[in-house]
Amino acid sequence: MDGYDIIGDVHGCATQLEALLDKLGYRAAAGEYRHPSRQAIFVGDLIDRGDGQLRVLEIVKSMVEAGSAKIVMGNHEFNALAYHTEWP
Ligand SMILES: [Mn+2]
Repeated sequence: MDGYDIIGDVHGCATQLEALLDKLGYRAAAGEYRHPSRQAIFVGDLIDRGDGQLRVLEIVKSMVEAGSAKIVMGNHEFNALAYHTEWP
């Protein structure tokens, strides 16, 4: 492993995320973006604002499952979970 690419605040911008991953040298193979020697660290706020939220989640989830990314929850994910969690 050569190092990490720290990516924050994607905010549903799937097209821009794919362009960024491509620019950083990640390539989509079998539906998953991988880098030959680097790992992406997503530091929160994948959701809200942009119109590609589900696509962003699909991209990042597949990368995490393939071992080519790690993820930290952002305040927007925390708020979404809290919003959908029933208060007793
Ligand atoms: Mn943010």
